[in-house]
Parts: sequence; structure tokens; C-alpha cells
Amino acid sequence: MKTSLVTGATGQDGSYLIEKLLSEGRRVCAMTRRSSTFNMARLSGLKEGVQNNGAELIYCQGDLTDQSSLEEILGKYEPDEVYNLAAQSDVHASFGVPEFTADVDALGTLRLLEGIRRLGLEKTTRFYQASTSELFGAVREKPQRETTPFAPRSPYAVAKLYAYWTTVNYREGYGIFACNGILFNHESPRRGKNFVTRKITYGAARIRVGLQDVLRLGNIDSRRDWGHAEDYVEGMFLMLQHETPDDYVLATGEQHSVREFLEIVFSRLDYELVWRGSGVEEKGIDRKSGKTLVEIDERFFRPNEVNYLCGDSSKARSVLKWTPKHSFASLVEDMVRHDLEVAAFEKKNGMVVEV
Ligand code: NAP
Ligand code: F7E
Repeated sequence: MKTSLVTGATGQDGSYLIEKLLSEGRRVCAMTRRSSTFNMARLSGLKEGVQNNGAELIYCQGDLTDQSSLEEILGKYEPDEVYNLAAQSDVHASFGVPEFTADVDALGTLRLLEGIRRLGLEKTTRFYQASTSELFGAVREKPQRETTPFAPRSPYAVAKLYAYWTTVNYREGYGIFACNGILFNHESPRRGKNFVTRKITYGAARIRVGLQDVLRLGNIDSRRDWGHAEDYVEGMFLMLQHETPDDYVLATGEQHSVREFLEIVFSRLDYELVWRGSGVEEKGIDRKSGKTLVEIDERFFRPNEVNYLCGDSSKARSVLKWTPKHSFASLVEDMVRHDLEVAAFEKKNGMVVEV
């Protein structure tokens, strides 16, 4: 039975990937970090032990900032695959904690790869690095593909650039089967509420049920290529099953602004947003009731913004036969439906749901 180690198990992608790997009959070591709180809500349905299909789930504790914890896990389980999904993944937050972000996202990747090398696992352990479309930053080409030059615009993106090149170097220098998945934004009902799509679907649903008055956002004119996380973990899996290691873009090729996302979500909830004012004074108002539903809040602006991202994933589609199943419409529907249920539950029970 193959063993897969997943770092970042408690995150959005970690939870979907673990489900996928268990469905493939793997022994899965889900790495969570030891901290003062346990953030296990996304994994609540996944119990440790042998599953019906013979797959096995094991939780292990490690931290990307702690080499010894990583080497202990690598040495103990000698995984056939490592999916490095752990990161300080919030771009806005990275401006406030740049050094911490570099420690986790850049050096953390180096620590894992060094661990594989030092333990002599170079020929047996395949490695997936969660690289990102944020590497393209101030985009030099439209759409962005594997050969597009990088131009990172945040401490997060700069840290991920280091991790990207470290992954390439360990592949070329030590012969490790190591791949970068350069993934464009992918969302789901399990997305953290600090990211814009979920902030919008969750906030709008709370407005609909009367738990919140207004949604406060930053730059609503930035544009993103948003896919569904379920499709993107399939792509990660395919990269490590291929016969040769390489780097791949995963993207939908379709792009929307945050403003469009807002209009679609609110219209699904029977509001009709009209825009009045400009700059930080701009407001999104419901045409029927005249109520202000969206306001601009400078606190959510970033010192550097990535205004435009749209990916070309033809390489992954032709080489890996990666075929996303979700459309943009089905992604929005999935998130809104889920958050309407969450908001109704919160209203009924007077509590806030964690995920
Ligand atoms: P996420 O929901 O923010 O999850 C991040 C995970 O990393 C959490 O499990 C977190 O654990 C863990 N983590 C943070 N610091 C750690 C540390 N020092 N040691 C060990 N674990 C640590 O992120 P995601 O959306 O699933 O994304 C997965 C990966 O893909 C990330 O590397 C992200 O940067 C990258 N990525 C994401 C996207 C996207 O659109 N989602 C696109 C491209 C690339 P706690 O629960 O304990 O905080
Ligand atoms: O922002 C704008 C914001 O935080 C998207 C991470 O998973 O994807 C993610 O990074 C856009 C930006 O995602 C708010 O300024 C406006 O232009 O949802 P986001 P991100 O920065 O693209 C990449 C691929 C990753 O790798 C990252 O790990 O939306 N925006 N108003 C806002 N964003 C947030 N978060 N909150 C607002 O109020």
C-alpha cells in the first residue's frame, strides 16, 4: 500500500486531498501542527484508522518551522508521496508577518526537501509543492502559463518563489521526483472566511437571514481565475502519478472581478446590487430596498495588489488529462447553498460555525 504524507491537512485543500487519497486506498499521514488550539473542523468527518476500502488515516504532528519534527515523520513513515500544502497562505496577512511567512512558506519547503535528501529518500519519495499564480503578480503575459516570467508582489509570493525554485533545484540536483503545481485561485464551501469569495458568500448569506447589515471589502476591481478546490486536488494527485516530474499550471482560463462575484452572489439571494459613488466612498446598494449592502474599507487594501490573473492550463489538460468538472456557476452555487445553510443554522442556534 502506498503511503502519502499531506502537510496542511487542516486547510481547505488538505481536507479534499485526504478524502481523494483515502478513496484511492492509500495510507495517509495527515500532518497537523502542534499549537495552542486545534483547527480540526474540516477534518471532523475523517477518523483515524483503517477505512472500509482498506485505506488508512493516521494523524501526525509536525511544523514546517521545525526541522526535527519533519524528519521524524519522514523517517517514521518513509512516504511514497509528500504533498506540501502547509503554508501561511493569506496574501494580505503576509504583509503584516513577512518574516514568519518566509519561514513557513519558503524555508519550510526547504526543510521538507532537505529531510527527504538527508534521510536518503530521494529515489523513493515523490514531492508536490503548492506553488501559486501569485508568482505571476504584476503579470508579464496574458494568460499566464508555465513559461510566463514571475513577478511576485507580496511577501507571500516572494516566499513561494523561493519554494518554487528550491523544488526545481532538488529535482535537477538530487533527482527527486518533485513537481510544482502552479495553482490559480480555487475555492469551495471549505474556503477560509478570510478569502474574498467565502467572505462574500458567507457575509451575503448572513445579510439574507438578518445576522449582518453590510459587507466591507477592499479592492473590488481585481480580477481572478477562480476554480473549485475539488478539481484542483485531482490535478495535484495526477502530477505525482505521472511518469516524469514537471511543473504545471492549473486554472480555468475564465476570469471575473470581485465586483462581478458580488453581483452574482447577491442576485442569487434575490438582491440587485447597483453601485453609487467612487473610490472608498463607493457603495453597493440593493435596488429594491435602497439598503447599503457593500462598503469599501481601506483596511482590506494591500500595499501591492495583483490586479489580473488568468491561467492557461493546456499543458496539464493534455499531458495529465486533467479535466475539471465544475463550472464557475456550479462553484458559486455550491458556496452560496452551503453558506445559506450555515447562516440559517447560526441564526437558529445563536452561534458562529467555524468552517
Ligand atoms: P489553507 O486553507 O490556508 O491551509 C493552510 C494549511 O497550512 C493549514 O492546514 C495550516 O494549519 C497549515 N499550516 C500553516 N502554517 C503551518 C506550519 N508552520 N506548519 C505546518 N502547517 C502549517 O490553504 P489552502 O487554500 O488549503 O491552500 C493549500 C496550499 O496551496 C497552501 O500552501 C497555499 O499557499 C497554496 N495555494 C492555495 C491556492 C488557493 O487558491 N487555495 C492557490 C495556490 C496555492 P492550521 O490549521 O494549524 O493553521
Ligand atoms: O483575494 C481582493 C484582494 O484573499 C482575492 C490565496 O489562496 O489565492 C489566494 O490569494 C482578491 C485580491 O485571494 C477583499 O485584494 C477585495 O485582489 O481571496 P483573496 P488571493 O490574494 O488571490 C492565491 C492563488 C494563493 O496562492 C493564496 O494562498 O480579492 N479583495 N476585498 C479582498 N480579499 C480579501 N481577502 N478580503 C477582502 O475584503
